[in-house]
Amino acid sequence: MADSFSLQNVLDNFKSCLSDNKEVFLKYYISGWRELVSFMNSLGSVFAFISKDAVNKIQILENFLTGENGTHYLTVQSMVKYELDNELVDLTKRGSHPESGCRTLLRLHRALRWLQLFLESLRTSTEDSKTSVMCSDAYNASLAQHHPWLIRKATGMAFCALPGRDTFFEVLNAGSHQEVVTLLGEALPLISEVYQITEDLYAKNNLLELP
Ligand code: 1PX
Repeated sequence: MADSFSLQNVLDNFKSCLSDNKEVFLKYYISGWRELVSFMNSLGSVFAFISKDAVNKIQILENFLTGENGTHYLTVQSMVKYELDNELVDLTKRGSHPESGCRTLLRLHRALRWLQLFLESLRTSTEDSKTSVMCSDAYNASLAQHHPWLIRKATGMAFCALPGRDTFFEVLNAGSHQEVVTLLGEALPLISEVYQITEDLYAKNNLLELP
């Protein structure tokens, strides 16, 4: 992980995520998220409850990857196969595998959809667009459907603490507004591809509603 956040680092990680045959490397998926979380931390302590949950999930996946069965966790594809073949996933209700790699990654996968929507609206935003509105629109169209009322409320309040569009562009640390927009244009197809590959894999294996 780099010392300070830059959008370029996020882009680089999602670029490295895809293997030649379009498998998703867990290592870079995790690093991409770590970058994003460190960015979110820099925005202030109102985001701490979100970052705590994200870090917790990143750590669960990292522990699998560095653990004794780590070779099965090289890619999302190999993880899904390994956990399903060995009955390591609670499929319908929480039981003996409450923290499987599959269900943990699904939470981040849903958050990646939020990120995709948010970055796309940031990319196409105009001077009077509000980051808090873009953020909550993206949230309502994605993650919110999976969150109970209390989390939705707390999240909505955190969004109000987001810096305005100009400051936001600055903290992305990727040059001028125009340069940020260009970089977002490069990053989004990569993020979308990683999202879509994971989505298709989960759909094919009936894993999209894991408890
Ligand atoms: C380049 C600009 C980037 C901005 C980066 C922001 C990074 C955001 C990272 C958010 C990761 C959130 C993971 C949430 C996973 C989740 O849905 N967890 C819930 C379910 O887990 P469970 O184990 O119980 O089934 C959990 O209940 C969540 C609790 C915390 C609230 C999560 C709210 C997520 C909002 C996402 C938007 C973040 C806005 C950041 C503003 C920049």
